[in-house]
Parts: sequence; C-alpha cells; structure tokens
Amino acid sequence: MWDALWTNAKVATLRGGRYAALVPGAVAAQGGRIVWVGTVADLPGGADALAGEVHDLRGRWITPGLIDCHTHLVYAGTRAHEFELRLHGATYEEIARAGGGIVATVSATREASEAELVDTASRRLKHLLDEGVTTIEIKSGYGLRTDAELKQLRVARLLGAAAPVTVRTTFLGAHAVPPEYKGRADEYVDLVCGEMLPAVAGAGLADAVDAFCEGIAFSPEQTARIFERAGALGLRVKLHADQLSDLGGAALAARFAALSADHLEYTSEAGVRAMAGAGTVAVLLPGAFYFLRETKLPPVQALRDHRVPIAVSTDCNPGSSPLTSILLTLNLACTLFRLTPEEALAGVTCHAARALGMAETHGTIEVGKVCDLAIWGVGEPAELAYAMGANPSAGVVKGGVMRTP
Ligand code: DI6
Ligand code: FE
Repeated sequence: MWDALWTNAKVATLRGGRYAALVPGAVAAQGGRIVWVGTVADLPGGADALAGEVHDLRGRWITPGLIDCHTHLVYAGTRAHEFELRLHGATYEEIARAGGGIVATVSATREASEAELVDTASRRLKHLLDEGVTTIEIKSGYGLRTDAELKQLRVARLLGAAAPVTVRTTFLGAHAVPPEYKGRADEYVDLVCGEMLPAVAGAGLADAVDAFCEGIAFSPEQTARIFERAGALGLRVKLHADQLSDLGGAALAARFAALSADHLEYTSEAGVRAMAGAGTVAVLLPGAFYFLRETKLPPVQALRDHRVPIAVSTDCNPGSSPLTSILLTLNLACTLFRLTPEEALAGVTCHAARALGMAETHGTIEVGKVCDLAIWGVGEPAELAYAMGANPSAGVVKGGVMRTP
C-alpha cells in the first residue's frame, strides 16, 4: 500500500520542461517520495486498495511544487521612500551612490532581532506558499558584517524549519560595500574572503555563494576572488550578472561553473554561449525589470538558441522587486520577456530546481523525486501565467503530505 494517491487529475509533469499532461492522471507517494505516476487507466488496481489515503482531484491540475530560486526574503524595513524618489526622477543607481539603496536596508537589518526578521519574512513567505511554492532560495546580503550575515542565514533556515517549505540559503556578503568600508571595496572583499566565507561555511549555513557584479557593487576581479575562495571551501556559486551594465558577468559565472547567472539584461551573445558551455542556468527576474522600469531586455532568443535553461524568480527584495507573488511573476515573464506560459512554468519548476543544484530530487513529477506538488483549480496550465492577481491554488503536497488552503 502506498501512503497516498492523488487521482482523477490532469498531471503536468514538466519533464523536459513540457506540460505533457497525463489525463486523467494519478500520482502516488510513499515515504515522502513519488513512487508512481501515470494515467488512471494504468493504475495497478482500485484506488482504495492501493493507498492509505486517496484524494480524488476531480479534474484539477497537478504541477510540481513551485520553486522560487532567487530571493532576498529576509530583511527589515521597507524602501517605499526610495520608490517615491524614483517617481520624482531619481534613478536606482543615483539613490545607491547617495547612500540609500541596499545599505539603507543593511542598517535596518543589522538593528533587527532574529525574532523580528523571522516575523516579517514569514509574512512574505506565506504569500509565496499560498501560491504553490514548496522550495525557496533565500540570500543574505543585508548584514555585510559577519555576525549580521550569519543572523540572516540563521533566520532563513529557521523559516524552513517552521513552515512546509524547503529552504536553500545563499551567502551574498558581496552585495554592496558597507558604509564603514566606503571607498575601500578591496579591503571589504578581504573581509568577505578571509572571515565571512570561512565563518559561514564553518557554520554550515550556506548552500551556495553569490555576488553582485556591477558598477555600483563589485568588479569582475573582486567577484573572481570571492568565487575562488568559495570553490576552495567546496561551495557552488551563482551571480547577479549584467543587470544594469555588461561587465561580462555571465561569462565570469560560466568560468566558475556557476549554478546560475541571474538578471542578464545586458548579457551579450558571447556570455550566453559561455553559459551554455558551462551548464549555467539563466535566472530571469522580471519583477526587478518592471519595478525599475528597465528597457533593455535579457537575450531570451539567444538563450533559447543556445539551449540555456531559463528559470524565473521573484527576486523578492525591498529595493528593486518588492514582489511576493510567484504567479504574477509568471505573467510578468510572459508579458515583458515574451516567454511562453510553458517556458515560464518550466522556469519555476524544473529549471529553477537546476539553478539550485536540486534537479535530481525536485522540479518535475517523476518516480524517485521528492513528492512536492501544487494543485490548481484551472482549466489549463497557461491560466497560471495568464491571470493577474488570481490565486487558483487548491493546495500543495509537501514531502507527500497534503495541505489544503
Ligand atoms: N540586484 C537587485 O536587483 C537586488 N540586489 C541585487 O544585487 C536589489 C537589492 C536592493 O535594492 O535591496
Ligand atoms: Fe537579487
């Protein structure tokens, strides 16, 4: 007997990035894993004889649980004031250079207690979980001091222990130069490499290492130093690459066999080719593009032509993407970047899993994978990307356990 069976569903497995629906289909779980997927006609017996718990989904859709693979979910305060300044003509970079931007959130986050950070981040997380998210990546990068970076990463891990979600943490100590190192970025990078990275790795608090390679942040040379140190500590890397200008970030990420290169608005075809060669996933972040009113589009067609897997994520953060809706993110990816709804859905399932190094266990509905599923009251999966502000979630299955809204 299986633990649980979901039957009379339309099952979009997302194998190979395709909807490829089994209709009517069924999925079974045992010990938290998927043990059977197929059409109802092929079930090896009557439902009640097969599983301890049977859920008749009456035609609802099942997709893999959604994966938000790039977020800065843990922070204190808001930056609504900067939003107003930008509406009066200031740019994101001008605000950052004037001492606002990321370092404004750093001050608030350094002051906040762990309990406060857990509380505010939990509220944001709840929005995502209500929309079918079962795995989330959370970056540090608003501490920029060893103790405060560790605090952020601990909070991220606590969120995963308290809610039905798998949390992957990424150390982003090189997010901005903190005020006390203003004009001394190289010395700050010394601190990141010499003290922060060993502390984070020693505490086992990071699954990967990220950096912001940009004119207002860290140079390619500084980024490379951090990546070398990360590699020496056995940690995979990711990169905020070519978001506001082309510093060759995509190729740099590829050179270090990065799991992903993220943003990519200014990435050249050579950068795309390098990513293809390295197996680096492209993570597109349409929320930041929208919120900053960017006009330079990421090279979507080149990514397709070179068969670079495309993931999509909220980039949830207080400065450039205060976005806690993964479903609205799908719509933005289609409307702004012209992804198809199928590509967008693959971007928050199978390709997002790969961007986190989790493709073996997550991201598609296949026997042997963790049984993380999202259940939807829609007529076709394109509706997930089509509607703005709707939430057709009819529940999730996390590690084989059914949770209804
Ligand atoms: N790029 C972004 O869009 C976010 N971080 C980054 O490196 C912005 C973070 C912020 O403005 O607080
Ligand atoms: Fe980001």
